[in-house]
Amino acid sequence: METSVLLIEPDPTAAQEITEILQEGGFLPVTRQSFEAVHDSVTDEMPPKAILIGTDNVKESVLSFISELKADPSTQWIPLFILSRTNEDSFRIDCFNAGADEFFLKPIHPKELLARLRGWVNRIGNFEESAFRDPLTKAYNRRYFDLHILLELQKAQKNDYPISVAFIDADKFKSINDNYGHHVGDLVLQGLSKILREKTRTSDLVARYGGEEFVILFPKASGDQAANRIQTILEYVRENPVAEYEGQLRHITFSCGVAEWKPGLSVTEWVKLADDGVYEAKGQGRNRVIL
Ligand code: GH3
Ligand code: MG
Ligand code: MG
Ligand code: MG
Repeated sequence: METSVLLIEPDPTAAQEITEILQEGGFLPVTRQSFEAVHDSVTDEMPPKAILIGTDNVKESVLSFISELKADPSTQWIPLFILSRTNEDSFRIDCFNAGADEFFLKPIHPKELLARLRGWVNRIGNFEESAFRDPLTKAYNRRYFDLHILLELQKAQKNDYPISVAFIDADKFKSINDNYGHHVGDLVLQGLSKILREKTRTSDLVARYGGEEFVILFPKASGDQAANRIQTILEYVRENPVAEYEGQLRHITFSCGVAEWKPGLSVTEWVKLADDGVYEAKGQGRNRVIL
């Protein structure tokens, strides 16, 4: 998949030139002429891997835009490049103080721009991988989930669409460890995680909440819709082995609670409703989804 980068460049000639450099370097540039309407494309489901800001004048608006991006938890990790015609020490320093990561003087040296861009994108990618992914299951971790559930809820409120969360707990998982060893338990968790990620949409967020517990965030889904989608996954999991070890297939089931966010609920209260559903599902005999 191509790496998308956002280019904000008011000068059309410069925009064309930099776009070509980026494309030749294997990037997918998205170009905007001004800061307006940029915010949504930055906090989208697929935020750009870097932001390049072309500026010919010393402008307060550039500095405040940098500060804004660097203050927002959903955008602060995105590498920020300033491409400027102004070789003024004070402007350059102000940009770095505001949070810029690189400052290039125009005309840009194409190879240097691409080399630095690749370096940043790789480093941030590796950093995000280790900070936000669970190494065993490759699902997002609790930290990422806690951050994003808040951001996704804010987006849902702002755009007035429903959002639901599912809490999943593997059934009798301890007995898998006890009967076949922790290694097989690990394989089962990996297999379950893979199925959850493959059977959900890219806009859904699958995270490992703790030991044998996963959470899934379903933006744009009512409780009913989310419960139906989990039910389909549960049916798949019932019928298909989640792991194989030394020729032996391992099956599992899970219990799940689903809750749609309702006005007045805090994130903690909302997640707790889904967690309560798990307890209810366990009480009713496991292997089911409770809305
Ligand atoms: P229930 O149906 O009531 O949820 O029963 P359970 O056995 O799944 O629940 P319990 O909480 O008793 O046991 C969870 C087990 O998950 C205990 C713990 O050792 C195991 N576990 C947690 N994390 C890991 C892990 O990373 N790998 C392995 N192999 N086991 C883990
Ligand atoms: Mg548990
Ligand atoms: Mg338990
Ligand atoms: Mg369990």
